Amino acid sequence: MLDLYHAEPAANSLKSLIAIKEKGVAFASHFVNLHEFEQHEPWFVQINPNGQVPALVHEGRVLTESTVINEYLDEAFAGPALRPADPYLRARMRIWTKFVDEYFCPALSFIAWHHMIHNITDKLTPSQFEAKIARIPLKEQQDKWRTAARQGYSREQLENWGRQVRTSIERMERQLRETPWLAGGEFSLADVSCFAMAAEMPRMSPNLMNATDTPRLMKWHAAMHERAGVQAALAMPNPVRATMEAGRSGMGNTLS
Ligand SMILES: N[C@@H](CCC(=O)N[C@@H](CS)C(=O)NCC(=O)O)C(=O)O
Repeated sequence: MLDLYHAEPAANSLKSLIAIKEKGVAFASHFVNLHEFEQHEPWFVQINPNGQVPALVHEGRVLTESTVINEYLDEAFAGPALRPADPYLRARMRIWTKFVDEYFCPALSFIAWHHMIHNITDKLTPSQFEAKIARIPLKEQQDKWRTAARQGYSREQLENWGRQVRTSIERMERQLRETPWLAGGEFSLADVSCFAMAAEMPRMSPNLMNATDTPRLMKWHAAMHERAGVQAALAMPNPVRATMEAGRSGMGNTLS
């Protein structure tokens, strides 16, 4: 038995959905609605004490952290290899997945929260909002929710995260001048991690990712879209699409 708890096919949830679909492993999908704060409900916090998705449960044993989940899926199940066999290239792959977790994803995430949170929280009264915040297990996440919902982030902060996203895009484009995939000659979890963050970029921020400035990245993006596993992951149900779209236009402005 394999269970994946995930949100809509975006960011860290998309990262593990692509890996599991690329691997071709059968699993039970459990949608956790972040827009309804389901990730902080006691039943889910029992699975992941951090109150975040994705979480994988394999034969009753829980794993969290999308990058770790993806390596585990590749290691524990048969199917196409998602990591280079060569130790050097495998290490290069991990430099990319670490970079996404420590730099690219956090920058993008703060910008997304800033622009999307009101679509989620404005329906709540102040006391309902505080009750939701009180259930968040991580103090850092409590602060992130509260600041984004109340005063929003400062222009300097948003500009800095925007710069980090641009730096991430440029770094990927540079690598793709050298190799067709991010960790070398083969598709790997490096591509999965980066794509999970950049999937919407050409549409959301065409001035950041386009055929003139980032031609290799656009070619790579198209090649990712051709993969059956990526298509299957992106086709997973998305009941919060309308709210996401409403926030994405604001994100596009910050990333312009
Ligand atoms: N380092 C974790 C981060 C997980 C994470 O930030 N998940 C987000 C969705 S992309 C989440 O659950 N956010 C809701 C919340 O923190 O309340 C991972 O890679 O799995």
